Amino acid sequence: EDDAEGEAGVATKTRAKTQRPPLYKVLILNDDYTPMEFVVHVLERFFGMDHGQAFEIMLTVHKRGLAVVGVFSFEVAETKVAQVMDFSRRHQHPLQCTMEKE
Ligand code: NFA
Repeated sequence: EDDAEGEAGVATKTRAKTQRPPLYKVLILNDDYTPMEFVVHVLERFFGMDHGQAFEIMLTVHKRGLAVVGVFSFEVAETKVAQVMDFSRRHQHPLQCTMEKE
């Protein structure tokens, strides 16, 4: 913290801006082939949603094309994306998961 006296004797205070780490949105994208139940399972398994929440978000993706499924640090977001992409590939579904800086 730093005190100063302005031109007309007005006291001012400057404060170093608190640095926060950037956050990243993780998104799930719609496609025509991945079964709805598989997407619901992914949302429960990797994003800790209960069945009702997962079903609701899955339907949002289905209707609108994509949805944010969580906001995380870079490292956690990267891990979630890799886990979903790997799990989908292993089950031979084309489900896509990406991240973007908030
Ligand atoms: N659109 C897919 C279907 O009709 C379901 C889906 C939802 C896929 C959300 C990907 C993401 N089977």
